[in-house]
Amino acid sequence: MPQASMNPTPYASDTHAMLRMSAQRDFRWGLAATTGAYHTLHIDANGLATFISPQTGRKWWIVARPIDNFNFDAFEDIELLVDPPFDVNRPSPKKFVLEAILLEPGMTLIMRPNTIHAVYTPTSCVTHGGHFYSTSTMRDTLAGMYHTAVLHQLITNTDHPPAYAAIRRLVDLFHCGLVEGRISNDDQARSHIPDVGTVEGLVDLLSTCTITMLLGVLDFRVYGTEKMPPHANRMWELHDDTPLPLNERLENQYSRGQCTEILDWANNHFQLTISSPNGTTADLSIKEVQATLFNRHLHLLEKYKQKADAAQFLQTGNFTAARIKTQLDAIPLRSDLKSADERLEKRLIANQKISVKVYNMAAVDGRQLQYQTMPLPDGSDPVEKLKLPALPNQQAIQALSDPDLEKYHAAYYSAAATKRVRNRDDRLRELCRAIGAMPPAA
Ligand SMILES: O=C(O)CCC(=O)C(=O)O
Repeated sequence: MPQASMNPTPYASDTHAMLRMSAQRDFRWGLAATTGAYHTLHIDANGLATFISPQTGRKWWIVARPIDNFNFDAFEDIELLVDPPFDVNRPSPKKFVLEAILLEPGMTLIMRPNTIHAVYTPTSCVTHGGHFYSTSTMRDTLAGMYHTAVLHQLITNTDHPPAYAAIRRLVDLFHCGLVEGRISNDDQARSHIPDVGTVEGLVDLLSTCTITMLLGVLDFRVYGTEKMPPHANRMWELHDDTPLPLNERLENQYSRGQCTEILDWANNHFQLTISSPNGTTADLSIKEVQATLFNRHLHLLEKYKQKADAAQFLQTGNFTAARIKTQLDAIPLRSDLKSADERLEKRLIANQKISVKVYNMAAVDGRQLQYQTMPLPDGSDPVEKLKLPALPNQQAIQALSDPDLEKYHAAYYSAAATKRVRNRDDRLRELCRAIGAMPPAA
């Protein structure tokens, strides 16, 4: 049965709150442009698809399509925009064909994500439009996110942070439909859940999961701005204290967990058989496919950034190769871990470490509120396992004997790392970094 609409009414205050306070403005907008307005070539941010519908006036919408007809794989290439460096006014004819469409009232253009386009307004024009994600183009979304993360202001316009919440909601929908089995076949939402029995559906699912795993890396807010005060930069480097709000970090974690369950579900229900031209076949589990794909993506992102730096693209904000690496290394779900149990175990330890760190950071010097004990990499307690003194506050850290400091350092890092760091102050500083304690004054 069709449901009643969610339109605002004079009675339902929560509908107003939902519409007004949600990210609606990022996803549905009106745009007024005067005659002669011109937007140079760009990709819409956050891997979003776009629709646009003139209400009055006209717009020339100029899109670049791959030279190889409609082979959109070319738009995923990490060399596409860096070799040669993309010129927003004159794209290389070796890579792109430009086509223009004149949009008039009564028409709606729907544009897939990761489409390079420019817009010229020949007569003053008011348009309604919006952005959205579509399950069937999540692969383009992933590629668009890569381009806009690495090249940022050079290739995109407005960043829409609420887009990340939309990705998380999509994962929730997939989880509800696939793992929980709560979306029936006659529900309209069903067609937005990937059909994992087809290669296209599997690609949609794996792309969405890869995006979700990488949210903490691709979200530009994580890196802060050049205007961040020095102490904020120090906290970022020492404690992974990024400007991303804590609730969003936890939500990202939750979505990553949902992705793990979805992939486990897919792994239990499907397998991929690959046939070679000589007639031999090989069976691959969904987990193997995902592990290979994910590792490749981790590598690709680093490589893309290195290429952009080598091509001397202007570096924006704190989005440096070193910080991307830090973020990539912090992904608790590295797919090179062998079993689901091992992954889960690692993730639990990683989560526990994050919460101890956040707690200790809030405890400042541990005088009002004592530090909690940071577990060792295998999850055990250093006080029990290694008979080391507890470290409830700064005073206890400073009072550590040299041998105990050495043991602590080696336990959180490695014996080899401890050998390299000989100076007591450096060891203390790294110990503070490991447990989330306030770093000693430089
Ligand atoms: O209408 C315009 O001038 C530009 C709109 C645009 O490029 C976009 O929405 O991505």
